[in-house]
Amino acid sequence: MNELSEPQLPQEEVPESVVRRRMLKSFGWFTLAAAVPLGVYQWITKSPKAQGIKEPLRRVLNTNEQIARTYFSNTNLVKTYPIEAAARVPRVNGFDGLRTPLPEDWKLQVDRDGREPLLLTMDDIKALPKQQLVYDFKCVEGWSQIQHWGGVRLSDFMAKYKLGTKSGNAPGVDSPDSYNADDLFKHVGMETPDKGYYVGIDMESALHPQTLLAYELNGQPINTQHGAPVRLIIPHKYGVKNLKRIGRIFFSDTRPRDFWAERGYDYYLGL
Ligand SMILES: Nc1nc2c(c(=O)[nH]1)N[C@H]1C(S)=C(S)[C@@H](COP(=O)(O)O)O[C@H]1N2
Ligand SMILES: [Mo]
Repeated sequence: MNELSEPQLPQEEVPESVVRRRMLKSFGWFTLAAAVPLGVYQWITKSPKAQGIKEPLRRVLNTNEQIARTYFSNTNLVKTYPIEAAARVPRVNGFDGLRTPLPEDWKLQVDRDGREPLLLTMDDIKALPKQQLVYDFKCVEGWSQIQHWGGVRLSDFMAKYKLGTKSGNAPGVDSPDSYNADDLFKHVGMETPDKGYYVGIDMESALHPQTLLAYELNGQPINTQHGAPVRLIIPHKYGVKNLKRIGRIFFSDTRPRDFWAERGYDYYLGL
């Protein structure tokens, strides 16, 4: 069945079997098969529901989120590779928000509380220090590929333009130790210019030093399919969170809406 064509039901009304299938898909079948003995699987499938999702499975997800958050507080870096290890022909997947032409007057819109939104050009973005990242990009559909991305750190971008805080100050100078959790918004939202695709990212992952606003792939400007002119590369998240063709960025304490979370995937989707 094509999940894109499924009617949009509130979570409570999604049939239990569909929720379970989607949750399993979001984990990856082989992960689950390898990690969960049959008895445990039956315990999960026969237990009462919580939030429309089987209680033990919900607990597993919450626990994973806790572990991932602890992980980020230590700013652990994902494994990187030499440039030669990167795929010559990177895979392409997902065209939501890319089916309309890129607006000719594209600018990156960044919303700020109580101030005019920023409207930035690629030159504004490229003025920040360029970073390269060669790492194993992972899609929840079960494939992964070593890819070579270039761009600027989202954390550098937020520091330069004083974004993501309630005070309107820069989030911190380079070190997560200097971040003030009370001042930071909890989430970053991003969407394509036509709003056809959108993601929500927790602030810890957004500020991670390997999270990039990427504008190059294999040393060349990113093409349309891969998200020109600039996309999110967030190596501690599955592919779905790596939004292509960013139109708008905003910050909030409530979870921004998220395309695949609305279609039954785990919201956090951390690696
Ligand atoms: N705008 C937009 N971004 C998107 C998607 C999409 O459908 N639309 N798909 C996501 C998914 S599921 C994956 S795996 C990656 C794939 O990125 P790639 O096409 O550069 O390989 O993009 C992500 N970002
Ligand atoms: Mo994906």
